[in-house]
Parts: sequence; C-alpha cells; structure tokens
Amino acid sequence: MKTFLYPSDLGDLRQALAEAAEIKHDRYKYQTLGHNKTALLIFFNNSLRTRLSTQKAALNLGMHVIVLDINQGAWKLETERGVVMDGDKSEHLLEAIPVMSSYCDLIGVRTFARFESREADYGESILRQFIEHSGKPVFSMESATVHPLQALADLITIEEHKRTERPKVVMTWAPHPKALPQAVPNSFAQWMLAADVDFVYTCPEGYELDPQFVGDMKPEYDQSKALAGADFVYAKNWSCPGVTRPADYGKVLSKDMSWMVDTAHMALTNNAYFMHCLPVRRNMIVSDDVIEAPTSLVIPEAANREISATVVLKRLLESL
Ligand code: AN0
Ligand code: CP
Repeated sequence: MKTFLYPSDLGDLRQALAEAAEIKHDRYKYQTLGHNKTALLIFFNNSLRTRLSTQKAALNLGMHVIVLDINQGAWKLETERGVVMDGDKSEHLLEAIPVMSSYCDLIGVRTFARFESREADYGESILRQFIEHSGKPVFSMESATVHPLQALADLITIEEHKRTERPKVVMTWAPHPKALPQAVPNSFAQWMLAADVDFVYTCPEGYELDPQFVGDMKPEYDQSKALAGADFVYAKNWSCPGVTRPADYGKVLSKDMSWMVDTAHMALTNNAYFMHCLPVRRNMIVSDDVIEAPTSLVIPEAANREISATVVLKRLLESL
C-alpha cells in the first residue's frame, strides 16, 4: 500500500478487520517491522487523537517518529504554483515536500478543507502534492475530503460491539456553531457502504454528501425515521458539501437544535450505541446524558485509533 485515503487502498476489509483484531490482542506483534524506519507526521491543523494515536502506532511497530506543526515554528508555506511570493509566506510546498521527505520513510499529513475553492478541496490539492513530489508512501491524517484512519477505527469499534450480523448504522448530522469539513462524514459513509452493515444517513436539505463517497444514495431527511431501529448512531456536523447548492459550499446552512442527539432521539433506536469521532461540543451535537451513558462508545472508539493506525502503518511499511 503506497497511499491511504480510501477503503479500497486496504483491499479486503474483512482481512483488515482480522489484522486489527490480531494487533489489538498483541499490539507489539510487529515491533521489529519498523526498525530504523522514520515516520514524519505533518500537521497543518490541530489534533489531539490523531497526533497521539499515530505516534503510538509508529512506536508499536518499532519506528522513529518526527512530528512537525507547520503553523508553530516552521516557515509559512505557499501551496499554489505561479504565485509571486511577496507576502507573508517564506517557503513553497514544492521545495518543502522533497526536503521533508529526505528525512523519513513514511509521511502522514493533516490538512483540512480550506473552503476557498471546492475544486481545490475535492481535488485534495495539498495531499496530492505530497503524493506526487515526496517519493514516499503518504497517508491522510484527515485531509480536505477524507479521514480514513477515523473511519477504520469506527469500523473496528462497530465490529467489536455489533449484536447482529448486519447492524443498522445511522449517521446523523447535528448542529455546530462553526463550519466544519465533510471529511469525517465522507469517509464514514464510504467505509460503511463498503462494510457488512445497513447504512443510512440523515441531514437537513442542502447537506447531501458528494456522490464520490455515497454513490447515488440519497439522505433520509426525516431524522426520526432514519433513527428508528438503529443499532449504532454516529453523530457529526458538517458544512454544506455544495452538491445540490454549489454556491453554498462550506457554509453553515442550519443551526437547528432539534437535530441534537438527546435521550428522546436515542429512544427511537434499538437501544443503539452512540458514536462520535471527537472532539465534540456537548449540548450542541449530543446531550451530556447520551455521551455519558453506558451505551456511549466515544472513548473505546478513540482508543481504536491506535489500532487503525497500527494496521495502516504496518501495511505501508510492508510496501517499502
Ligand atoms: C474536525 C472536523 O470536523 O473535521 C476534526 C474532526 C476529527 N473537527 C473540528 O474542527 C472541531
Ligand atoms: N478524531 C480525531 O481525528 O481527533 P483529532 O482531531 O483530535 O486528531
């Protein structure tokens, strides 16, 4: 595996889940695989879980790790070719990438959607430059349109907790004060559609996800209908994907608090587990009661980020 953005990069998901279970049972099983190899983790945006779990995964595999926060101590980077660099940016990504890649064997990049251009975001313009110019395996640690390490951790968590062979998994939009990317819902939908689950998503009008991730699947606009009989409820806010309303790409179209997941919403389900990728704003996305209930999986889900990252780094190391 040379890049990691999509479920297809891993191939057979059942095989990947078996590997995850093996690693969870003994997370140091492959501790010599990364001997004298270095992972470089580059953050253009904030992170708690991805930063810690991906470092831990690299350590599980016996690797060295270097972490770079671009906005804290590195030079400000220009990312567009052809720009006259007379502003505040001192270095171009086209030099920075080959320099950074000369110090490492694998590269992880966190680079959120910028909402300046749908075309640039949905073309993954920053991550693609790393893939093209680094000469090293590159994996997304949440890039403009995808968060595959999160989606794999979510799938592992569902696999561990499912009570039926093919559970009903419902992703619901929930309100948030600021515009958030579509990376988490895009990947969650894409991975659930590739897995052995019945997947439904629900959102207000205007929040329809890009067909690249959901095919021709349409959302259920009635949240109560969608939640009926759910085994897992996955809450997430996202901004307008610009599919049905291109001019509104990246905008907040609704702050309707009736979409917040509370006990009344959970009562519609089949005693569902609650999931969220974190960080989460309590009493916007989810009520205190629901996130604190025994059916809340947010902490084991976050813990599984170490497992998903170990599986992914192992696959990337095997390709060197
Ligand atoms: C980010 C997002 O919604 O994409 C990261 C989630 C893992 N969340 C925030 O910026 C709050
Ligand atoms: N879920 C997740 O990726 O969290 P961080 O943004 O803290 O890494």
